[in-house]
Amino acid sequence: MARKKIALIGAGQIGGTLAHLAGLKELGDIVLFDIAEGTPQGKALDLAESSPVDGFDAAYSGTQSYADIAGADVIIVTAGVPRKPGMSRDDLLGINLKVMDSVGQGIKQYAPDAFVICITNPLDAMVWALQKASGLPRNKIVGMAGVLDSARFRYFLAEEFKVSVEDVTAFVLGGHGDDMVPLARYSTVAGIPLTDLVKLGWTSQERLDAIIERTRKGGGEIVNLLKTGSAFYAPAASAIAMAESYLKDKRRVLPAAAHLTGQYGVNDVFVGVPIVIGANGVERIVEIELNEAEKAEFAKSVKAVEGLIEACKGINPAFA
Ligand code: A3D
Repeated sequence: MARKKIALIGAGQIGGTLAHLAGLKELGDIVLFDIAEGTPQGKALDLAESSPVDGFDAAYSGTQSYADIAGADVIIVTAGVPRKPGMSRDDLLGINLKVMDSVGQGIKQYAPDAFVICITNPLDAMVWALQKASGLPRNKIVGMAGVLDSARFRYFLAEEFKVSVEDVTAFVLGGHGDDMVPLARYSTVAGIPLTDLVKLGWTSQERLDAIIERTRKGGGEIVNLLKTGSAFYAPAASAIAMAESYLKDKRRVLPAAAHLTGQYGVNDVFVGVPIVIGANGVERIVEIELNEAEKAEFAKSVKAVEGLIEACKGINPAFA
């Protein structure tokens, strides 16, 4: 059986880490695409040279040509720029919207059958734009944010309870940003909801609230420490978990920005919800009961995403 093909659009901090993890897990052969000449070629060669040491087989290549992504099974998109001091959100939106336009055209022409995972920020609006530009079926394109946000939540909870991260599950809904909705009553330690653990005295409501707040601001915490960029190890690990679920038809239940067509009362918006990822891409969108407070928080988060989508339409009417 021929190896799967994984194309990484953007070979920066996350792109390089994705390429490393995909190789170590032997998910397939890897093509790194970037407009920065030499960067994808250099990273591809460096990674290939690590393969004899770590004992994995994967062919690596770097390119500036979309023709080289032809036939890719999975594409992970990190192309774009992060926000720099003095830049407004609209500036960032305008630049990355253009990037999504060109990436979308490349995918449309050369790899229309791929399962595409977008990571570029502002996430929920960029995956929406990438779908429009690529014309991909809605079940074949998702945004990565929820796996990362819930991984942060799980890590902080495991630290708080002094238990293995493996036994902590966490549930995060909504857009990627400060308005995301971490749901305590659907998050558990070995099946015991956090709300029960507070009653059992494992932690206090105040400490749990602080952990939820830290989760919401998790991206900013890393930016403040790094100063020159944003998180890349955990974002890459999260997208690889999604890619693996698709490539191996694992049908994992993962939170991701998926295209909603009426679920949760939301239409034509990509926003974070639990989904099943299998060989057919998004195989199911899981709709859970929300209480009034959770509904209000989710609605606020969706409104923020809708605002960004409207801004995209304003910048480039072709997306309207
Ligand atoms: P960075 O290291 O700057 O890499 C981005 C790469 O994109 C660079 O190598 C650029 O040369 C390349 N690039 C720019 N324009 C194009 C283009 N038109 N075509 C192809 N390549 C291009 O950034 P990074 O890897 O740290 O982050 C990438 C993106 O992910 C940013 O938008 C971040 O904001 C975003 N991000 C999202 C999350 C989520 O959870 C959603 C987390 C962390 C970062």
